[in-house]
Amino acid sequence: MKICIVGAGALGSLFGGLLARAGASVSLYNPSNVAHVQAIHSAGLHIERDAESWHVAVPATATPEALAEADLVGLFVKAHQTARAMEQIAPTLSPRSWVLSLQNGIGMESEILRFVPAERFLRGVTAQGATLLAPGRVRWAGVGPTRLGRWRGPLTPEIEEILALLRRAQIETEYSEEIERLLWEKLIINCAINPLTALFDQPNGSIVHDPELREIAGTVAREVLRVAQAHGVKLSEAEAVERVETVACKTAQNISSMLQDVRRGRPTEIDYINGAVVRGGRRLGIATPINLLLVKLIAAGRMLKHPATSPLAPPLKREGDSPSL
Ligand code: KPL
Repeated sequence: MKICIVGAGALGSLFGGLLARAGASVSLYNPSNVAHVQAIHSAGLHIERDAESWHVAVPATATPEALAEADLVGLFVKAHQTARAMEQIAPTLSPRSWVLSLQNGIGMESEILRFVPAERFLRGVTAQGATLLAPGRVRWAGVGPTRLGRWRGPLTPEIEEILALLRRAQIETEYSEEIERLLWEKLIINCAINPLTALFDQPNGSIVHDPELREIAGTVAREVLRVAQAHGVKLSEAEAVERVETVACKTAQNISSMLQDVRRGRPTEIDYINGAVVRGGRRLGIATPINLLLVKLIAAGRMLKHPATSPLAPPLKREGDSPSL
């Protein structure tokens, strides 16, 4: 099976590297980090975990024309880069290709489904953690389950083969019939941790160590839960808050992906995280004022820091005006 990892940053490179280490035919694609691609091209990919390290020879490219047809595309780009990435890799897709998205957030699926039939689309969440240490060097920062399911249709032998491949690569993987529920459960965590750590420039642990942030995170989690319940989530309020706090404790030293984006002056995934909750709440008639406020605060922060260089940041609009919400 030929695998193409699209968006080979930290997590994508980790997945691609582990699959290649297990003998799979993998190529990495990252058009926005040319230094990383060049380092892998000339000296291979280095994966480090605690005292262990592995060196994996794996082809890497920054140009989509260099990609061959893939049986499985692993999509790891940021949520807002999905449409562009799918357009770029469209020529590598055949009617038999599978696309697996383990991206954060909710809402980019419609962009993927413009290019892939729902029957060939796998969506999932992962608790694996990875950090890009330097070009060509990735730290395997956390080990946890990956859960994925088919967007439409039952489990098939072909999907079993993909699951076996991931497991052979030491990526603990489970199949789920309830992928929408899993996406919303993960969304509760991202909605509570990502924007607060990004706004206050704090590591994830601040969500439990600072009493004010802890209270706000709890309020966010409870608000998201009301929308998530309509998508199959069965957690109680206390369980939802506990999940957020457990992840914040376990990843206390981590810099959330949203804070990393803010620090680098890049657009964030806020529209696909808290923004997805605001959109979902509007559809269901559930008020989500705290999540809307977080979306606006992140957008305002970006506008204030990068007034001239942020064409992607939408101007602040009155509620109801924004097409993205
Ligand atoms: O998924 C994450 C992220 O940073 O996007 C968490 C779970 C918050 C870990 O940092």
